[in-house]
Amino acid sequence: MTLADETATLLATMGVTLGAGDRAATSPIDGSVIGEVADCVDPGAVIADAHAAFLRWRSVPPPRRGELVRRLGEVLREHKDALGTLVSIEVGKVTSEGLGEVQEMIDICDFAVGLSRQLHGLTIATERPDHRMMETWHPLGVVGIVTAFNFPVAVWAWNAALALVCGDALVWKPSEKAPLTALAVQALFLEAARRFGDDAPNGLSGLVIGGRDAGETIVEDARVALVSATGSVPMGRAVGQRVAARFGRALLELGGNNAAIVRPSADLDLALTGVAFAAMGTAGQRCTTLRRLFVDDAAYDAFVPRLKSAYASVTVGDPRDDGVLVGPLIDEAAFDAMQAALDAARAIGGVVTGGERVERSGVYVRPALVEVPEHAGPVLAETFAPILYVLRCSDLDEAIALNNAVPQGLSSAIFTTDLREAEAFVAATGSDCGIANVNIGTSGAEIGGAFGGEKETGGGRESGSDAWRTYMRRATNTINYGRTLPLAQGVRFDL
Ligand code: UN1
Repeated sequence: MTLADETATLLATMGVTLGAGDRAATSPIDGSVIGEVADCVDPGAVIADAHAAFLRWRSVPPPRRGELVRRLGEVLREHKDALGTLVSIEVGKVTSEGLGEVQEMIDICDFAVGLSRQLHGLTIATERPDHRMMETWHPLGVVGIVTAFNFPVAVWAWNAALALVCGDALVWKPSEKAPLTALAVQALFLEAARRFGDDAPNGLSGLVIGGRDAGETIVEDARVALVSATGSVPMGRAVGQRVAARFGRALLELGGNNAAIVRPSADLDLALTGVAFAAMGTAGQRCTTLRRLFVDDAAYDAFVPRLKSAYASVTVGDPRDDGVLVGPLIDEAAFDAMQAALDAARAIGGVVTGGERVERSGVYVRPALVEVPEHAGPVLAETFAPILYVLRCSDLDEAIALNNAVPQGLSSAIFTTDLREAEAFVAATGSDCGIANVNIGTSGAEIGGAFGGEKETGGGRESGSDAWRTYMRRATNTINYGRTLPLAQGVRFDL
């Protein structure tokens, strides 16, 4: 069976039949065309429908809204294998990661169902007699969701599951490199809405397939109260500024240049697996991918040669095959960017292990480990490919300073069994990232925590903890149940 046939079969199980369209979807597995999709002709109309849906949805009680998300989780469970396989075909993830991505969707649905009964505000002490002050959280509006190719469906779900229980409507602009998984998810959402029944208004979750113009329409439209965008720093800078210009709200999940520190006391077996998965997993194409490694002198000779052996032996190939841990890069441009970064690393004296093209159709490359003499040049940039820069660094304070010495601030990790070092790393004076881990790698976060990063990563938080608050508007209510009107701050206004 060709990949196109397999894709059509998988899509059919999820209720999608492809027709002819102006956009060719390809698979990085072999570069072949796996289907055609039509661009959305009128993104503004999708926004209008979502806005009309919001006006009704906001009045549906939150636990009932949670029931829709429960249905979505149910439908996703039923189609986990098909959707996970489609993720592997469309963006090249190895099987367990394709399935893991769908599991992440299911997990956030479960979280959001519980959340639908916990959208609580505060009661606040007031200085006035016979008054009560409280905080209420109300639905916000239409949430625009702009996603990247590397997590083509999970990032939609992080946003969608929360936004739906918060009473918002959705408009999704998926990556141009991953339209088919988006069509599948849209069909699964519609099935969930059908099972849920009549109080899911039409247009509650809109899909806008298209290019940059479609994204700009969402960013510019004042009916889109929140734009949640995942992608590059330049994209986020443009989106953030344009949304701010109309006083909209932006939730930005941008680049990472994530580091890990290996200390002398580290459990090196554990560190090896942690570093290898974080650096090579998903072919280095996660925003949480480990890109910089600071190894103490006392651990260097025991650790780095073992890591190099892991790089030399890891299986690169068709992501659906058993034993393959590293699938393809998304396209030729990713390969070119990787080679340019490796050349720049060599120019500063870096010694490169790996990085060669693997000859087969599609863009396959061996992950590269680069020992660099200094923290400079390409080390400071995020290259969306499997490159790990390794430096010797024996002073913990210096290693933490280097961890923080990049413009991005997404994820970070320390491998140590020394309690003081672990605490120093997660303290206020430690890692400046949104995610700081001890004895696990930088990637693979669970949905229960808030996900996101500081500095050029954009500052947004999605997923767990109290990230839901970004999807709602807060009202402070002061209620006077007395018979007089005492003013705050002792102000007198006697008529
Ligand atoms: C991303 O790469 O855009 O922590 C998100 C992780 C995943 C999410 C990555 N749960 O690696």
